[in-house]
Amino acid sequence: PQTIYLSEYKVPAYLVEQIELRFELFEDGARVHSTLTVRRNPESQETGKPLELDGDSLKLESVALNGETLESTAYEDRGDKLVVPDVPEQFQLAVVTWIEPQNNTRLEGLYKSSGMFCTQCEAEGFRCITYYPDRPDVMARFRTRIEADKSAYPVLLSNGNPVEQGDLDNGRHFVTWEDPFPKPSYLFALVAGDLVEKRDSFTTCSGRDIDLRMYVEPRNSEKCDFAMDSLKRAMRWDEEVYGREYDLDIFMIVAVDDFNMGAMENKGLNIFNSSCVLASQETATDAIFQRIEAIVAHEYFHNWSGNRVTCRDWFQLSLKEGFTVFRDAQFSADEGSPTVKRIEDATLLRTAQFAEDAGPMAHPVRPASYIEIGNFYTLTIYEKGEEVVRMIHNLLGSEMFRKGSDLYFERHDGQAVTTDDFVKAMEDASGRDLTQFRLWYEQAGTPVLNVEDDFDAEQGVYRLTIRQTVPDTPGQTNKKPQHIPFALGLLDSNGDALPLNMDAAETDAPTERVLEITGAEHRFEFYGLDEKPVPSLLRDFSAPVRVHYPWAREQLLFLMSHDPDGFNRWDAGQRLAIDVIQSLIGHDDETEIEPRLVESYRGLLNNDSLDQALVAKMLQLPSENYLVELSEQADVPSIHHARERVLLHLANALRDDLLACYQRNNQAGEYELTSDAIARRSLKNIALGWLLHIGDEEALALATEQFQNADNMTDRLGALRALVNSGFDQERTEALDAFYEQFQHDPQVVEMWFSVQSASHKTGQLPHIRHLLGHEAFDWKNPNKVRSVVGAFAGQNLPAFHNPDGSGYEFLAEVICRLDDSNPQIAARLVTPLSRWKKFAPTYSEQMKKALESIRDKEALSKDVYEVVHKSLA
Ligand code: BAL
Ligand code: ZN
Repeated sequence: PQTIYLSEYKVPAYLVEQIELRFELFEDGARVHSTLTVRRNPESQETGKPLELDGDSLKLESVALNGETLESTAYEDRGDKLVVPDVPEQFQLAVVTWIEPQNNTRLEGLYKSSGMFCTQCEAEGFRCITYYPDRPDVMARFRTRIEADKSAYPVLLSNGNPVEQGDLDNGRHFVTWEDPFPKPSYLFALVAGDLVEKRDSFTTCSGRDIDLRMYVEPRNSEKCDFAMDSLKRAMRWDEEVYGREYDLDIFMIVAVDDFNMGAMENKGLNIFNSSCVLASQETATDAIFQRIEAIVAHEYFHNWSGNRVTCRDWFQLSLKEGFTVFRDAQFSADEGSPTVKRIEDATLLRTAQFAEDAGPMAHPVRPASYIEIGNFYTLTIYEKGEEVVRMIHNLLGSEMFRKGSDLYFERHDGQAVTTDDFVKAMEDASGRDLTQFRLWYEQAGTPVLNVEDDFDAEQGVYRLTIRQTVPDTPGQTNKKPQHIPFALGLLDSNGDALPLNMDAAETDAPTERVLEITGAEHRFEFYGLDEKPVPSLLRDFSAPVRVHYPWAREQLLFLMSHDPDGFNRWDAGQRLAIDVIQSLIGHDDETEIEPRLVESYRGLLNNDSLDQALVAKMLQLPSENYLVELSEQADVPSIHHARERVLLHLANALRDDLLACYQRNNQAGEYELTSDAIARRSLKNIALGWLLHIGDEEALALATEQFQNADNMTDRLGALRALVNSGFDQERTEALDAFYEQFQHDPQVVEMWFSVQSASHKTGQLPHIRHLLGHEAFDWKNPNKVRSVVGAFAGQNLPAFHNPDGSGYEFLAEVICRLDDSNPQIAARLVTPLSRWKKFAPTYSEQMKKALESIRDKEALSKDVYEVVHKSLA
């Protein structure tokens, strides 16, 4: 397969002003008539270049130039390209193709899901519909006519506004849609199905009434309210915080069951994976409600950061994704608990993105090359990209950042631009020089900050020395120091915040500062101190970096109870727990477990003055995945065993406190989605889980009662998960059976049922995983089902996946090879757990490598899987 390089970018040789599409949808296929109004691009140097249109899996029926059907000698159909050598300066090209949506298992382009037609065109799906210059810097006005059987497909949707509709012969009908905003082909969407419509409306800041519609299958009609409400809140928030008003008269959301991604921001017609939009109290957990709120907002926010201003090429993907994730994170923080949101985002980043950045697929936020762009919808592009925008926000301050964003939207409205254009707008609006900061977009790898301190008691001066290194990554060595905002506070022994006097004469200094680290080494001095302070480093996770500092356990315990920065309070607890767990790895079970850990957790369990959402987060031990990420040569059974020892020790020692915590938070009353109510359910279910883990009979009765009588899915699933992870075999089986019996007709709940089992080291052993693959509710064609069984097994059930006999790896390789033929995007995603093979102890890594080699040797490997496997083995 061919590698595409950013350095080889050329402006398009031809531009498309208008595309008229006519879809004839049938059960055995679809005929797509496409008429393009094309002109040569005056900015292109490639004069005389033939017209080249992208295509994939298309059956070409005819080509006409300016109304004249072309002989087949007048063009070349290369399969992936349609080449027309002899074209004038301006012309119309009409192309007719035949496609088979009903056989499209890749779920790219036009396909069928639960009997409805739907599309996914980002990044390169439009070329599976018709021949077209399928690149984001070609922006055209779309007019789309859809024709289909009226009784099977009463709802026909596309982007923009409906302008015409009517009946045709043979029980068919049509609707024509017109989108007034020029857009790239990746934002095209079409839906045809028998769907119910949920309507609402929103009045914008300028008084325009927007028609809001959700389209779902009839069985889901009661699961739309939360998404609709989230949409309205997001629309208002974007007006208030970013000054962005919606621009079309209609905004539509459609839910589909078979979808590779979470959702897609097609202009005016967002298409969602059902699991990211449908919810009710009885069927969705609090975490799912929060995810839906974030994703609905994310897709809506793309209307400006992505659609009105889009990417010039796919190397710029983080331009829209990093900025939009930052916007949705700000929204979620404003709607809930900002500290908890930050903890969740930093946890994901530190656990999974840091691992990506240290692995074979490491790439910059703006990659320099790719083989298959579908492999670059990564944590680095999204989550690290978000952190980069957040750092700009923190360096500029809210007011200047808003000026920068206003300038960016004004300057580039209707254009396809680069990450550099974004940074330039921020620079021009604020007057700040972000030249060095741009390295965040160019250099891969997580910067490491080594921090040392000393205290000169005589002078009353505290010194911090910070050294920066950026590790080598594939294809990048000897990197330059980056520009890192480093938020810091100092506490005295009473836990009071100290003023940060940075020169001897300074008075009235702030108690928190953002230090700007730009060189390989910096020394900072703080004056006027009576004693050595306790440092609170990288507050609120002010940069996506690793900080190494020789923490003493006393310091961490102190910060856990005194740091005014909620994030660092949590982080101190995590560091302490990690230190305790790591100190047990490789030691026998007689080794003492730090007694102060128990007391600090007891303090947390009984602390009702601290934000309970933060308490719930602080009670969660670091995950096995994070402990692996922090290891040099991970030995999963040892990590699992040490973590289990700490968990069991804490649960035994705190049994009464856990029970009291459960009772205190097990309040009857209306189900509410407030931050406090969510925190209470979370605390209650953590306590229940721990108690069942130690086989507590009283807790078993509570869990059974909660499982049977819960009025919401958070509590029902919390009880189920606690039972599944317990040693109560009979109750586990009964609960799993009863749960399936009750919810078997709800695919989203069945997915949870699968993943609870697959992720559990109690139930998720390989024979049971294979049994789940043969279950009546499992479907290889549905990505959610594959993720909920295979993804949960390989990604979360570390002890079973890393079985020393290698069976977990062989199984994953077998699944990847199977899926490679039907859905290469999903297959390539599943390679991730194997791609980290160098991280593990030799017994494991050798077998993981073998599994990768077996995938590499498969015949007709897709380029998606080819790229990940070959880079992993390099
Ligand atoms: N653009 C793909 C889905 C998303 O990030 O919103
Ligand atoms: Zn996005």
